[in-house]
Amino acid sequence: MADHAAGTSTVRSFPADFAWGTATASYQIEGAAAEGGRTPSIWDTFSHTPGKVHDGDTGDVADDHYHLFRDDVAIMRDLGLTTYRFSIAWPRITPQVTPDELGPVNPEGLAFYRALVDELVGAGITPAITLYHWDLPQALEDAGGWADRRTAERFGEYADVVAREFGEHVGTFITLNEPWCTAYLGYAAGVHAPGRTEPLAALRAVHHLNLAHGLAAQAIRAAAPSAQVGLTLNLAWVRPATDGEADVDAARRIDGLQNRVFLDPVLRGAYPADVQADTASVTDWSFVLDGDLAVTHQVPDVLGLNYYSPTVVRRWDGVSPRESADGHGDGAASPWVAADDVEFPLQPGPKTAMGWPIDATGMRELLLRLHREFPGLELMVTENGAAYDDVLDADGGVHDVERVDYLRDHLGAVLDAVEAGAPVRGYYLWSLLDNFEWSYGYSKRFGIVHVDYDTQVRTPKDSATWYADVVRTGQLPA
Ligand code: GCO
Repeated sequence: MADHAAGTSTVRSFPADFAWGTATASYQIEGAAAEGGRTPSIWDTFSHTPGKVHDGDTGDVADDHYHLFRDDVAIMRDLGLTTYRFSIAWPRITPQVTPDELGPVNPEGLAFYRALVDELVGAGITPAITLYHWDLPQALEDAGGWADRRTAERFGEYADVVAREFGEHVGTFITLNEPWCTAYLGYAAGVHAPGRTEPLAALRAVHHLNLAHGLAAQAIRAAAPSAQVGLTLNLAWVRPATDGEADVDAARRIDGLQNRVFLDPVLRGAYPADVQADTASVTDWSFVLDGDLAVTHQVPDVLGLNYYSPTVVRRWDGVSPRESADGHGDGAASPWVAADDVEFPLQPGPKTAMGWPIDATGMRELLLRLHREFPGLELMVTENGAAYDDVLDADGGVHDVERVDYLRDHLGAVLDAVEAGAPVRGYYLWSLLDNFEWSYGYSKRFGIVHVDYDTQVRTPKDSATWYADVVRTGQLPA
């Protein structure tokens, strides 16, 4: 920590081999939704459904990264990044996939990502590929989507195609991004694609996503033995509002639904018994077939943590207005399956433009928890960042002081964990560019580079300059 006692502030240093990147996702930045042989994903369908996305925004054009990727790689090179995490759109790779057949590989889809990988490697930036960042081919959803086991089976085959094509140049293949969002926001709360509100489908999706990770990990290790296998989870730092028994139990339940129902099958080879008991009113979990847990139990070479904001819970009395600081309470349904008596009390203190409380403590606590519970497991921060209502100033710049403060606090928390012994290997800032923020559309800006969506002009914000200095020096200014 900075030593202010002596009136001097000591600069803190990251490990010399610490990886410095930014993260994006295909549907959020690419555009070209109907180009290059791509077929619709569930997010094309969802965003084109009236009322689902802010202001009717869609990913049809987004940041037009499909056509501007060379310019974007040049920005990353100028920032001095050593790595870049992006996702591959499955509907570009096997656009004719059906529930029972992967279908032919689309050469135009491979060609786009090959050009992107070549551009990155040429700029000295190691690619990290996320295989699934939510843009499921619509044809699979038409047959049940992640609630249907066949989707996991096709995903393992898709992973094999990508690993064979890109394995020699890619450092890490991340199988899934945030299965919690896919399962619960997509199939229980209905605020993400495919927009379903079916608790049983959500829990089936939880399992089939864990199965998909296992199948993909096996495929990647067979096809690209030199690459690392990763998994990205948006784990929650869950605290009870009080130390009362009901609130502590509410925290246990949310920790189970958001954290342990993914960590345990993948890292321990078993589902948490308390979560299965908590959800017995919805399912007996008989969709977990013999042998499945041996498949889900594929420990990643590196576990990715996405962290943005803390989580506080308490037992809801069922009478007073239910508080939902997690931002999901205003929908018709809750993402929290079988936890209707839990609420998320609004928190005091500073918040980002998403309304998310700001507390970097959770970043440190989650990294230390993972290190404590899974010793030897390599860790990576695969997303961290903040949305603010950025504007282009009269001087042509974007002076995003709040985002710099957020990044400084959260990188400080990462360094606290590193100094305490947690094997954190790198940090991917979310995000390189302002982009399509799912149901918020383009109303929320997370980028360190401003995008004018009318002209597609990119303008690095002050946070980009600040981050480039941290990357260049490996030091965190006080
Ligand atoms: C997520 C997704 C990103 C989001 C970002 C801000 O973590 O939800 O990976 O696609 O855009 O996190 O919400």
